[in-house]
Order: sequence, then structure tokens, then C-alpha cells
Amino acid sequence: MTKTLHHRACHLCEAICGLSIEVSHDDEGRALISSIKGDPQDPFSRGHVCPKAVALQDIQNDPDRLRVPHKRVGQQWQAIGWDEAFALAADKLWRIQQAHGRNAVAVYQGNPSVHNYGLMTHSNYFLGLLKTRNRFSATSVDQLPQHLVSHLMYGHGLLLPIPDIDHTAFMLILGGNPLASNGSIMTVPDVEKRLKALRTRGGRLVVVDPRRTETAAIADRHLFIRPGGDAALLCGLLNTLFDEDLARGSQLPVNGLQQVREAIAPFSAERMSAHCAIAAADIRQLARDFAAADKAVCYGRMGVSTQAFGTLCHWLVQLINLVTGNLDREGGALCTEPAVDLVATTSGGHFNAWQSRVSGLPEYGGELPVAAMAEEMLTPGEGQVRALVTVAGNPVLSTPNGRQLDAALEGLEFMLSIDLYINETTRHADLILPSTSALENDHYDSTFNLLAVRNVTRFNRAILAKPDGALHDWEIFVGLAQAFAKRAELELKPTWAPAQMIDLALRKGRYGESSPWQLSLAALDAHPHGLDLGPLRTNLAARLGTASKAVEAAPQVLLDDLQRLLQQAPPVAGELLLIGRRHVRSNNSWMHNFHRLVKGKPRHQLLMHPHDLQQRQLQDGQRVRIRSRTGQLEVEVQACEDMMPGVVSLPHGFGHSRQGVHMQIAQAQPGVSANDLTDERLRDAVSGNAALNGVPVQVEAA
Ligand SMILES: Nc1nc2c(c(=O)[nH]1)N[C@H]1C(S)=C(S)[C@@H](COP(=O)(O)OP(=O)(O)OC[C@H]3O[C@@H](n4cnc5c(=O)[nH]c(N)nc54)[C@H](O)[C@@H]3O)O[C@H]1N2
Ligand SMILES: Nc1nc2c(c(=O)[nH]1)N[C@H]1C(S)=C(S)[C@@H](COP(=O)(O)OP(=O)(O)OC[C@H]3O[C@@H](n4cnc5c(=O)[nH]c(N)nc54)[C@H](O)[C@@H]3O)O[C@H]1N2
Ligand code: SF4
Ligand SMILES: [Mo]
Repeated sequence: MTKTLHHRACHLCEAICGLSIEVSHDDEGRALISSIKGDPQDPFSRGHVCPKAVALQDIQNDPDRLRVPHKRVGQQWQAIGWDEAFALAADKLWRIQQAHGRNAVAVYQGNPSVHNYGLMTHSNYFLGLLKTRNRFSATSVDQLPQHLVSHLMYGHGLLLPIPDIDHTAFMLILGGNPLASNGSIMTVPDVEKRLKALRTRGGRLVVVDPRRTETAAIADRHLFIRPGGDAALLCGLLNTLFDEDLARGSQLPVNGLQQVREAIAPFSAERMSAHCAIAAADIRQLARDFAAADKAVCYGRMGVSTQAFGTLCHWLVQLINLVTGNLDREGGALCTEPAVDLVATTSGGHFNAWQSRVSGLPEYGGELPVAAMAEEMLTPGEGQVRALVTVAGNPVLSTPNGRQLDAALEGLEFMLSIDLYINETTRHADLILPSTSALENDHYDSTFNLLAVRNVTRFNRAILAKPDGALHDWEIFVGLAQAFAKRAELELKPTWAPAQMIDLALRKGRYGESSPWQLSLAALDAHPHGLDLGPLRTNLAARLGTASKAVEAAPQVLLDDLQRLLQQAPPVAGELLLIGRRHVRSNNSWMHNFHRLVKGKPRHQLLMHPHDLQQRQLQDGQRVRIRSRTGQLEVEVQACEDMMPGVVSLPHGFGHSRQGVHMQIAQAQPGVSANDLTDERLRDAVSGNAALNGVPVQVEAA
């Protein structure tokens, strides 16, 4: 038995923690992971890990994980070879496009598409050949409003200002729970330490959330908010900043501030109070405290993206940072300067250049909102979707009205999934192509270095050999592209391996050949613990991609949407609104099959305030029925003082009891899917992003 120690980052979530992984080799040379620990020498994560990293070995060894292509034969699955699989996929997709047009094939790309560099570099090598307008992804059940706001205000959807958490004196968090999620659009390993450090240096943390979350528990102040009420709160804050003359200048060139000031005038804290269920005096005081802080940052995440005014919320977040002088300023919100910079190498994005066929929802960056995916399959007529390619996604559990999508997938002529599992979505596929596992892959993080609270970089070498007959994700896309190009008689440009692309991008980037850093792949190999490139810095003025080269503070679509907010009906008395939650031992829908993560108490219950239970004569622990417009389900209820009265919480990503799923551990404790209750018709009107939070429900004894 010999042992070797390896260092690489975990890229299961956005925190990119450095790991030290010990691999043992037995006498026959077989590799076994003998330990996974946080790497104290990683300058960014400084030893932090969460339980999911340790579960990497469960993923590695999971007998349910697919290792070779699987083709459906009736109700059975049959293992087939790669060449046969590529030819079958190409033939089916080509025939369907020939018969019904290009848009008859849809694409859905899931969350790991941005966590795995082969998927980043090569998905489009194949998917681009399909030339379909029916492209969907997890972006539109997540951060779409943030991209859209950056596109409209700063001229590039990826110019996303990141909270300078290590230097701020006041952090206002709305709709994010980084203690459970480890941070999002704010890559921040060991966030708890950094938030506690903020308080130790005399700074303040305020959390606005309908649940007193783990993050709220370590804050100076927690404010309950009515789900979906954030646009009203943020308008009240911005209005107070103007009204009480608390605004400060900014060094940035800005257009439209006077228009904003006029447009926000009717939205006083007093008028907004009922919509967010926060007292006007509290709104005004929060605005004063924020403005009084030497350095402050307002940060909104999932909870404010996935609501009916999601884009308005993120615009207002940017404006609050801007008018208090905290945008593009140390201790405020700053754009990163990564070694591989997608802002420099991709276009600024486009919006509403075309619309979805059935509901007319706008595209953003070439994608349509996923809330429209099922109806595009179910509604007959020219352009109806008849085939689907899913890449690393589980939309049956992750998009609104999952049961409707289940039915829609059943009716497709062909479905191809590039995925590791037979799960709630891929069980509908005709062909599943699995890739190597995370530890068998090289990885460079072009996504989360872009979103990190410091400028950092590293190259992660695979630590386990690629098994015989296995392919990496990027090789699967090359195989599919070649087979499709052959079938469709298209010319295919040659491509490079992802590592070569990263090497070139590093050498040509801002820390490359023309800088003292001299970064390249080889240079990064000499820094196995990762490399710190320094704190975030002021840089936005020079990078603005708007035609005016100024910040556009008043995009017309957002001024228009303010009118919708003004006309919003007041809250209904006695309403019960559903929200979601995350737990540190889980990740979306696909980590319930790993023994190390699911052991212990179940975590899928409905949380409800004791008063709400009492009113309905329900008991803690009882089974209840929850109903919404789209569906109903039964689940155990748990009394929880941390919930705002009138709000219930159910995590998404459960619901593994559907027929045909092959994930034995997950199926043993299946839970129910929150997205069997969410509603594809509840959307942010501007972007089409799904409003997964604030769904009206009824709860009664089962
Ligand atoms: N109600 C409600 N719904 C939500 C949310 C919520 O908070 N509430 N959150 C939303 C958010 S933020 C997101 S991002 C989405 C996520 O939605 P999805 O991306 O659709 O779902 P995941 O559960 O992340 O599914 C990931 C899939 O990728 C596969 N996979 C993992 N690693 C790899 C790999 O390396 N290669 C390949 N080919 N496949 C891989 C897994 O087997 C799994 O099938 O869910 C959204 N849905
Ligand atoms: N452990 C774990 N980590 C994860 C994931 C995971 O599934 N598990 N998923 C990853 C992914 S894909 C993402 S996108 C990130 C998300 O990262 P976060 O945005 O931090 O995720 P959540 O924990 O869902 O936090 C959303 C918060 O919004 C609150 N909320 C709901 N509705 C409203 C509302 O109307 N207003 C306000 N103000 N708050 C509201 C919820 O109560 C919740 O606390 O996490 C990533 N990290
Ligand atoms: S927080 Fe956990 S899942 Fe996220 S990168 Fe770190 S170890 Fe991995
Ligand atoms: Mo997400």
C-alpha cells in the first residue's frame, strides 16, 4: 500500500474550497481515497470545508452512478458503446429537425454546467450545431435578473459587482443564506468566519428574510419580510435615501439618476410598508444606518431573484450601492479581475431579441425562461418542441410545476441526457451519456473565480485516473458534435482540449505574458494550493460596456416595471406563502444518494410557525396536505418559531419516489418536491425568471 497526497479545489458549490486528498494504492495499483480534508494552505479557503466535500468519495464509489452510455429498450436500460450512442443521438436529433424544424429540438443546461470546466468549454461545440432557439437553463430559476440588470446598467451581463465582505463595515443581505449555501454570486469560502470578522471589527450585519436563518442568527439585526415584498422594501430604502438627503456622489460616470429620483418619489417608506410587512420607521432607520456606514454593501440573492419583481429588486440593490457611493468602491461592491476573464472574451449579451412561441417570454443571452419549457412541448403547432437534450440538470425537480414537465417529457419523440444518474428527469430519456466523476477530471474555475471576494486562481489536476472506456464531459460533446456534423453534412471546426484553452486564456489574460505574474498552466501547476492575486479593486469605470460608457441608472424597462409595483394589490389577509430553503448537507436535487450526507434526521419537512399550526388545529410532526394552483402533496410538518407567521418553507430537490428513478439511498428517504407546488405562471414580468418564492398555498390535515 502506498499513499499520495493531492491538492485541488472542491467545485460542488460556489465556494471552491481547497482540499487535501489522500489516495492509497493497493498492491494491484487500484486507487482508493483514504481521506478528504480542508487544505489549510489554500490562501483563499484557509482549511474550510463542508460535509459535501467529504461525500466526494461517495460520489466516486456510488454503484448507482452510470459509467457507460445507457439506451432505453422499453422499460429497461441497456449498456451500449460510445460510437453507437453518438450515432443514435445524431440520427434522431437530425431527423426530428429535418421533419419539424430546428426549434423542434430543445436544450436544458443544469447547474453543474458552470461547475465543470469541460461543460463550460465544450457544451456549445455540440449544442451550437443544433441552432435552436429553444434553449433553456437553470439560470431562469436562479440569477437571471442579476445578469439582466448588469447587462442593462453596465453593458455586460457578467459585470456582477461582488460584496467586498472582508472590508465592508455594513452588510445588508436580502434573500441569501450564505451559512447554508456557502455564498452565491459571492464566492466566499468560510463565510461564517468572514461575517463574524466583520462584526469583530465593529461592522454590522443585517439580514432580511421570511425565515430567521442560520445567517440571520449571527447577524446584528434580522427583519422578517413578507415573501415577494423586497422590491417594496428596496424602493422604500431608496426613496428614504433621496428624501432625507442621504445620497452621496459616485466617481462613476452615471446617466439617468435624476430620472430615478423622480420615478422613486411616490415610493415612500410609509406607502411601501404594508407590501413588505416592515414598519416604515424600520425602513427609514435601515436607510439611515446604511448611508451612515463608512463602507456598506447591499447584497441580494436567490430569495430576491426568484420572485415576481426579481429584476426590479436587483436593479434597486445596484442603485442603493450606487447612490450611497458604495458601487465600485473598496468595502462596497466591486467587480473581480480574474485571470481568465469571461467579461473580456464574451459579448455583453442581448435581451428580448426574440420571444418564446407560446407565451411570448423574452430571451436573454440566447436562452428562453425555463418556466416556458413544458408549454413549448405541450402546445401543438408549428415550432412545437419534440425532442430535448438535457445537460447536467434535473428540471423535473428544479423548475416550476414539475408534474407538468414530467407529463411533457413523456410525450417527446426523443430525449438525450448527458448526466451521471437515472433521476426524476433522465428516467424519461431514450439515451443517457455519463461522464467521468469530479475527481477524475481536471478543472479550472472560470465561473467562480469571476464571482469571488478576492482575485484568486488555481488549476486543479485530476487525482484519479480516467477509468477504461470512460469519457470526460468535453469528450462526449466532441463525440456528439462529430456524429451530428457527419449526419447533417456540416463542416466542424477543430477544437482543443479544455486545458489548452485555459493555458492560452491565462497567458493572454491580465496576469499573463505581459504582466509580472507570467501566469500559464505550467505556472499554476507550481502552486497546487492556489494563488491569491489580491483584493478586489475599483475598476468599473474603465470596463463599462454600455454605448454611453456610463452606468445607465434608469433603463426604460425597469422604470416601466415600477408602475407595475405601484399597482400591486395589497396583501390578502390570512394568506399562506411558500418559500424554499437550503441545507449545508445537500445540493439542489442530486446529493441525496450519498450516505455521508443523508444520515441523521430527515430534513425535508414543511416548516410552519406554531401560531399557523394552531389556527389550523395541526400538530407538530403531523402529516399535512399542501395545495397550490398546480398541485398538492403530503408531507410532515414541523413547528418552527423561526418562520414568519403566514409563511411556510419546503426545500426543493426532494421527491425521489417517482417511478423508474435509480438512486437507492435517495429513494429510501424520498421527501416531496417543492416544485410540484410552484407555478410556471408566476414569473418576474421583466425577465421571465420563475417566481419560486411567495407561492400561495393552503395547508390542512392529510
Ligand atoms: N423551488 C425551488 N426550486 C429551485 C430552487 C429553489 O431554491 N427553490 N433553486 C434553483 C436553483 S438556484 C438551481 S441552480 C436549480 C438547479 O437545477 P438543476 O441544475 O436542474 O438541478 P441539479 O439538482 O443541480 O441537477 C444537477 C444534475 O447534474 C448531474 N451532474 C452532476 N455533476 C455532473 C457532471 O459533472 N457532469 C454531468 N454531465 N452531469 C452532472 C446530476 O446527476 C444532476 O442530474 O434549481 C432551482 N430550483
Ligand atoms: N448547501 C447547499 N449549498 C448550495 C446549494 C444547495 O442546494 N445546498 N445550492 C447552490 C445554488 S445552485 C445556489 S443558486 C446558491 C443559492 O444561495 P442563496 O441565495 O444563499 O440560497 P438560499 O439558502 O436558498 O437562500 C435564499 C434565502 O431567501 C429567503 N427567501 C425566500 N423568499 C424570500 C423573499 O421573498 N424575500 C427575501 N428577502 N428572502 C426570501 C429564504 O428563506 C432563504 O433563506 O446556493 C448554492 N449552494
Ligand atoms: S462549501 Fe462544501 S461543497 Fe462548497 S466548495 Fe466548499 S467543500 Fe465544496
Ligand atoms: Mo443555483
